[in-house]
Amino acid sequence: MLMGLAVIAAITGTLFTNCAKNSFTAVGEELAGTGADPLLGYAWHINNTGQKVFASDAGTAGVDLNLLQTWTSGLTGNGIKIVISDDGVQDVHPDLKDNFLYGVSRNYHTSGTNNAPPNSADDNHGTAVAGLAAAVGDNGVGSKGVAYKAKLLAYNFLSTGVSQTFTRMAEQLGGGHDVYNMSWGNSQNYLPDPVAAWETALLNGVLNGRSGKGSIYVKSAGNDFLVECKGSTDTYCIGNSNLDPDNSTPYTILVAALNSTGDAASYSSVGANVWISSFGGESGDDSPAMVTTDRTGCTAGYAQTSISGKVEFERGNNGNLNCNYTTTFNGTSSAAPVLTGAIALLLEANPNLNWRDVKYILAKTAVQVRPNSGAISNHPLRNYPGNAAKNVILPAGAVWENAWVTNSAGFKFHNWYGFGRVNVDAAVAMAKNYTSTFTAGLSGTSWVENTTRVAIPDYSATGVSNTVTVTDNLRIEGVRIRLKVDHDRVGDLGVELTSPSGTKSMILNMRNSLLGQVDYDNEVFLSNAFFQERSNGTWTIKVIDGGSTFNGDLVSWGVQIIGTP
Ligand SMILES: [Ca+2]
Ligand SMILES: [Ca+2]
Ligand SMILES: [Ca+2]
Repeated sequence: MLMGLAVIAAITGTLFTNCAKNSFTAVGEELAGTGADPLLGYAWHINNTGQKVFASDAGTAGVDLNLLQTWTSGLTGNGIKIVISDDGVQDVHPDLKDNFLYGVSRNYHTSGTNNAPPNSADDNHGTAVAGLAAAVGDNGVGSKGVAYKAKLLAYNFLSTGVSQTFTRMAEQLGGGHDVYNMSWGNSQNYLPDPVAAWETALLNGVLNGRSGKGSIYVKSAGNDFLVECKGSTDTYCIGNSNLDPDNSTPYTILVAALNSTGDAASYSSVGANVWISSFGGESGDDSPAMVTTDRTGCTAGYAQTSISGKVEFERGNNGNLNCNYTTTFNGTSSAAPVLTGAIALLLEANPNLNWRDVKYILAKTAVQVRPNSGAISNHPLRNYPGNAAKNVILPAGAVWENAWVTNSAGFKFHNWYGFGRVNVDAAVAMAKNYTSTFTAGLSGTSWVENTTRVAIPDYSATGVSNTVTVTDNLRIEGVRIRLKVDHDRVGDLGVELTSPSGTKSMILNMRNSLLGQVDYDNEVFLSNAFFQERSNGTWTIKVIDGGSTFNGDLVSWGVQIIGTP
């Protein structure tokens, strides 16, 4: 149990923000009350006009949530309850207070029994997250959350001094609220043990939340595109959102981040378990970050008189008189609450949507990101910055990452973007005239395994292939793969799964962040690439050893299909 607690403690250190502090231009006095939100023009994720915000580079006009029609139609998130599971939210913030919901928020500093919202030096992250989802609109101050009349609940699960026990981690998924925003996770350069209580609580939430329609769990994919390699303090590796075992169920919607030009944000974790892309921005210095609420005053939060950096706005200049707002917040920590707000709008448009309907509509209406980007052959660290001795050279002919794939059910998927960029107006239009096809209970097959041990050829693009045959014919919602590998550096291994329909999904990229990891001991990973395909037939695994020093065997592997008959 002690080991378990240590693992969870790692979550605290990994709020998914890449904060860099920076500058702004005049935005006007802060006048509480009604009227236009003075910072809304900087919210490029709401309406991207190519504005620079306070960065040096412009964004790309049109790359945004596509939600203006939805707002014009009167949808605001009214009646929807959003849980901000984070380090706390400043409830009295002038651009949050009218949406804050007392009585059901949780202050874990007092064992969860005190509903007074947390408001301490630890609230920086959660306060910024909350504003992106549901900052108050048309009140004459600040910006506007995506769901600007939704209600906010704050749980300060990640506040310094709060113990992140497995019990609390699972417990906070309960309560039956509408959308839960989790801008946090484990570092993606080691393999913690999965938390059984977490999966149980998620399942309970999707079965019983929202009067049986299922609570919606939104979780950041992570900011570990580049991360310290396991077991190394001086070398960077490429992480993967599948290396966090809390992300291997279909019950969360895992969200990646885009920047204001519509590309994958530089930090955004990638993986076959990503569902969709939202907006997270970059540093706010060279390329725009996000405009959102900041703990009030110039001695608290991210925006403070004393901070350094290029962005004057962050020091209380250019109209940010009381340092109540920031324009340097970013990360998949931002992408998650932006999506959470979008989902609140969807649920308001059609309150009958169940959790699987929401996932389906998001996937069906998403906009393909960089549709012409091809497969990637060279490792991103082929030319390791400043140290040629660390260049990562893959075996000749190898593919490191697949291009967009169109599966046999017609869904387009990419490990970097999931099904693509969230498209609110299209999703709302679909939600309004929608008949659910997800009425049957979700079921899962038992594990179908191949236990024949096979050698993995060393440093060869050919690799080794192996198959299993699934007889159950389900309409797929998610596929889990389980690996047992005997190898002294499993981070060298690329793992690709091919469905009976021929759809390929790169489960693990070669030469990833598990540099110092020995063996896979039945670790489980998730792929969304096969969504809505049929499950019966032959599934093929291909394992390629992309490093030349260590050898090993695929001991056994299997798949589990989650879906409906
Ligand atoms: Ca406002
Ligand atoms: Ca501040
Ligand atoms: Ca090797």
